[in-house]
Parts: sequence; structure tokens; C-alpha cells
Amino acid sequence: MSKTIRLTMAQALTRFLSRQMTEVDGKKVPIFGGVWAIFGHGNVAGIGEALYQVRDELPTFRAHNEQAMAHAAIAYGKANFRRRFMAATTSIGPGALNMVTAAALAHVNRLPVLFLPGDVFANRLPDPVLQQAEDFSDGTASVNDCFRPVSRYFDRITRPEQIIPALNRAMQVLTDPAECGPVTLSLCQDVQAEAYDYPESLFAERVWIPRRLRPDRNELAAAIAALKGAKKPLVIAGGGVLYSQASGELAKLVQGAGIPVCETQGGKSSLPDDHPLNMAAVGVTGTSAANRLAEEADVVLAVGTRLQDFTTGSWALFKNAGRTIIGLNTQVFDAGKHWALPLIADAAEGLSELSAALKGWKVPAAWTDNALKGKTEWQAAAAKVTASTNAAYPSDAQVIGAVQRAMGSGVTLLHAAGGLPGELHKLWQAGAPGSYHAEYGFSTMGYEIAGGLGAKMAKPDQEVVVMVGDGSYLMLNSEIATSVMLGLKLTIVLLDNRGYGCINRLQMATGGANFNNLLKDARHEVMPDVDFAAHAASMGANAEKVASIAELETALAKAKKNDRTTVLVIDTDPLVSTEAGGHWWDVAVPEVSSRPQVNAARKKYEEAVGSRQG
Ligand SMILES: Cc1ncc(C[n+]2csc(CCOP(=O)(O)OP(=O)(O)O)c2C)c(N)n1
Ligand SMILES: [Mg+2]
Repeated sequence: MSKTIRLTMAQALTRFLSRQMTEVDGKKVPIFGGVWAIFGHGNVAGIGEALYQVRDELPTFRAHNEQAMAHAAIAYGKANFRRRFMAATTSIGPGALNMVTAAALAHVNRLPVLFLPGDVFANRLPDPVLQQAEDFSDGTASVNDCFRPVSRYFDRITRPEQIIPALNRAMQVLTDPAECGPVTLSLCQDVQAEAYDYPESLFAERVWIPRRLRPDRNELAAAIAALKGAKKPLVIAGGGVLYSQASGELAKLVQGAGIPVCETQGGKSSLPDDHPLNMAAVGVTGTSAANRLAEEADVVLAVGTRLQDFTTGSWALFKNAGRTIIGLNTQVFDAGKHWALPLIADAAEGLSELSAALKGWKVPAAWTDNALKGKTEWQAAAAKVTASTNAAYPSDAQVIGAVQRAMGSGVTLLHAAGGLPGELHKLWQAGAPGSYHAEYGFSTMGYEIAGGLGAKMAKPDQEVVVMVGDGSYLMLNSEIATSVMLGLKLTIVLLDNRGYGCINRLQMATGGANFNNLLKDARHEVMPDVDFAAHAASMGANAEKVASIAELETALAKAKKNDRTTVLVIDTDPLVSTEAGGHWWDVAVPEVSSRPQVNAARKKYEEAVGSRQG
């Protein structure tokens, strides 16, 4: 008989997690960077005790909000190119459900994270326990079932030995480039504390090396043939390029053949912004350089992208009716979207095989020259909108210019929701791969600050700059206190335009009246005047409200030298966004309305819908 060790399910779980390793730059490191935890009756006695036992090998971090700590965990996985990740544990009921939105965020963005919410008693004897929802017709239901549609793998652990196969499957999902996403192991409270004789072999150290699939011969041949026949090829670099760390292979392919590249939100920084063939952002928030090429392209090599509507301009961007899309992706689901020729492979492997096969092949010089010219024109347009100003209410673009001048391209720039993603996608000049960290798959307000914390944990030697709107800040800012507590410095630039600026602009663009977005247009007795600097200072951050772009640059230079989290607040104009570049986005406008503005917007909408290619 093989040797066993008697442990509680929770002890077995934490011991297992602490023994899982990976290799980063040839060095063996734990694959779990730690566990975020907020305890309650659903996990303090079981998981809490077990985490204490392994606190030296698997550190536990305390946060202020479950959604926020999950954001930090997810950002850690993203900033580590999915090579390392974290777990997050909560009590039952509200603590658990506070993580559901974050689970969806990880699901949409294909990011690894292990959720360990507490669950109700498997034995049901004390039912209903505090915070238990009672289903009148289903005895097996608990609120944690809400995790099912937003988890890549969900399991409820109702017996201690179930954790053995569940952990096996969890590690498969977390480390598989195609399946990668959130795993939820819902841990019944009584079972956490129950003992079992676990085989000792379960706790053997394992080293997980990321799988790199090589392409299928037939799919590769078809992709090569399509590319060789191309006159106007374009590469779309998505997040998969970064997760595969395929920037070198991408540069080699496009430099060899003279193919221009454009980047999705997730793929930005695949090539540095100043790479001559990088047309930068594509799609709804794209540059004129990239979008002009996308309209004409005859072969689109889409690498590691989900082709979401912001990338495809709601499928109205690619105007060349005869175009072919090649979907180079580890995931079959993505690779074949929109009848693309699938090329199932790791991005680095796929790109290097394409490079080898296309050696000596060049795209017509006119196409490459056209791209280079377009880039120069775009750079001039971008320089204009990001230039310094002494306007009382600068635009987001002008603030971005100031942050770029003060912080350079070497920092990690992080953002998620509001008007900033569109402006930053177009205008931020990213440096090294991963230096641009956008959560724009789920675009979750409140990701920013907590996400910054996770990114800083992943890259402690990097300056992490978070750009956030007043709306997102007010939704979820509590991890500023955690960043101070853990000595994890962030530089947070808060753009206060006194409301939901981008949705107000969208409302106007769809013919709506200014209503319920900017604070001034919302029902109020007292016009809010939030003192953000005082608020941030109360959590221990250095905080300052600056009165101009010049003051912002000075304050940023000071923040750079500080080792404590800094929050810099600047008033901005809610009505301005960058006109240059960009593309139509499908947002459904009412078919009938008593407002003539809506009817006019509907007319334009129908024209735009009509221009969409199949
Ligand atoms: C959790 C969540 N709720 C709602 C939205 C819809 N939404 C997107 S941007 C936005 C307003 C963001 O306001 P702010 O952070 O101030 O940025 P601004 O638009 O003013 O630039 C809203 C409500 C969202 N993305 N996430
Ligand atoms: Mg705002």
C-alpha cells in the first residue's frame, strides 16, 4: 500500500498548492504567488487554519473587498503572462458572490485564477446556516452555483477525497493555454475540516512547463498558401502573442516579409510602439494607420485574438469582400471564428513556422510603404492631441501625454474602463511586452486599482501606473489601503470629469438626452464634490490634486522617486475624446422614439449596419 497522510481536506488543498512549481527564466519558482483571503465562518476554521500551516511557502494576503482581491489575483496572472497565478478564498454567501464578477472577468479574458469560496454544509444538518440561500425545489443548489457559467472548471467538494481529482483537473485548466481561465472549487464548510488519509504522492513537487503546440501540417500549408497569395496582408496581434511571449517571432516574421502589424487592447505592446511596422491600435479605438490597412487587407493573420467587436469594428472594419482570415490560436473556438482558416498552435511556434516557410517572400513594396506613411501621419495626429496645454479642463489625451512624458515607456500602464481605454489604446506609446495592461475584455469598472496591486506583485521592480476615472475610483478603491499596508507602490492618476463621461458621450451619440451619467445630469439634492485627494490620503497614500498638466508632470516626477502609493487627481473635460482614428461600433439605437435626435441617430445607425460585411 502506498503511504498516506491524514489531513483535513483544507490542509491537503493548501499543501498541494504550495508544492506546484513552474520555471521562469530557467529558475524553478512556485506557480502560485500566494492566496488572497477574506475570512468568515465559511472558511476561517477550515481553509484559514490550513493556510496558516503553509504561510511560509504559500503566503496569504488580506484584502478589503473580495471582488478587488480577485482582481489583484487575476492581474497577477496576466502580468505574469499566465505563467504564474494566485488563489482567492472567501467565506460563503456575500463574500463568495462578491467574486462572481471577477470570475467573469477572468473567464472573458482567458486568465488563470483559482477561486476557493466557502460553501454551505454538505451534511446539511445545521441548515439553514447564516448566509445560506434556500431553494424550495433543489436541495443541491447554493449561491455558489452562480460561479458555474463564469468558471472554466467548477466543482463542489462534498467529500474530502473529491479534492484529489479536482486538483488534478484544476491544474490542467490553469496551465493549459487553450482552456485557461478561472477555476472554482467550492468548498463545503464541514468538508474543509474533515480528515482523510491522502496518498503522500499527491504532495510530490510538480513542475508545470507551459505547453507549446506546434501547427498541424495541413493547416500550416493552407495558411502559407494564403499568405503567399496575399498582396495586402495584415497581422492582428492579440493577447495570445503576449501570453506566448512571441514578440520576437512576430517581429521576425513581419520584418522578413514587410507585413504591417496592428494590435488589439489585449495585444498592445506585442511590438514596441516605435517599431516601424507597428500600426498600433486597431478597431473602434484604432489608429488611422491601422484601420486604413484593415479596410483594405486581403489576408488578415489574426494571432491570439478573440476578435471581439472593438477589434473588428463590429465586423464592419474589414471591407475587402474577398479577404481571408487566418486564425492562429491555441483555442479551436477562436481559431475558426468567422470562417477563418484555423491554424491551431502556440503563437510563437506558429509564427516561427510561418517565418521559415515564407523566407525570402516579400509583400508588394507599395503596401509596406503605404503602411509606413500611414504610421507617420498617425504619429503627427497623436502628437497634436497629447501636447501640453494650460486649459483648465484638459482632455484625457492631454493627461495621457503628460503621463507619458513624465513616466516614459518603461512603466507598466494599467487601465480598464471609462473613456481611458479608447484613448490609451490609440495614444499610449508602449514599450516592452506586457508594459500595457488593459482589462478590456470585460472592461470592469473597479479593476484598475486592485489590478495595479496584482501587477505590482508580479513585477515588484517595475513602476506600475494606474489611470482611472472618477467613476471607477468611486466604485472600488479600497485596495489603496492594501497597497500601502503591503508596501506595494502604485502611481494612480485619477481623471475627475465628474461623472460617467464616456457613457454620456455614447448617450449623446445615440441621440439620447444628457441623463443620469454626469453627476450634474443625475437626480440630486446636493451636487457632489468629492475630495478624492483627501479620500486617498485617508488610506495612507500620498495624494495631491493638481491644477494643470504642468503640475501633473511635476507631481509625477516626485511620485516616481517615492516608495509609497501616490494618488494624483486632475479635473478633466467630460465632453472631449480623440476624433482622429477610430471606427464605428454597433450600439443598438431605438427604432422609434419621440425624440428627433434619436430618430436621426437611428438613420445613421441603419446606414452603418448596412455596411457590415458578412
Ligand atoms: C462594473 C461596471 N459597471 C458599469 C460599466 C459601464 N460603464 C463603462 S464606462 C462607465 C463610466 C466610467 O466612468 P469613469 O470611470 O468616471 O470614466 P469616464 O467615462 O468618465 O472616462 C460605465 C458606467 C462597466 N464597464 N463596469
Ligand atoms: Mg468620469
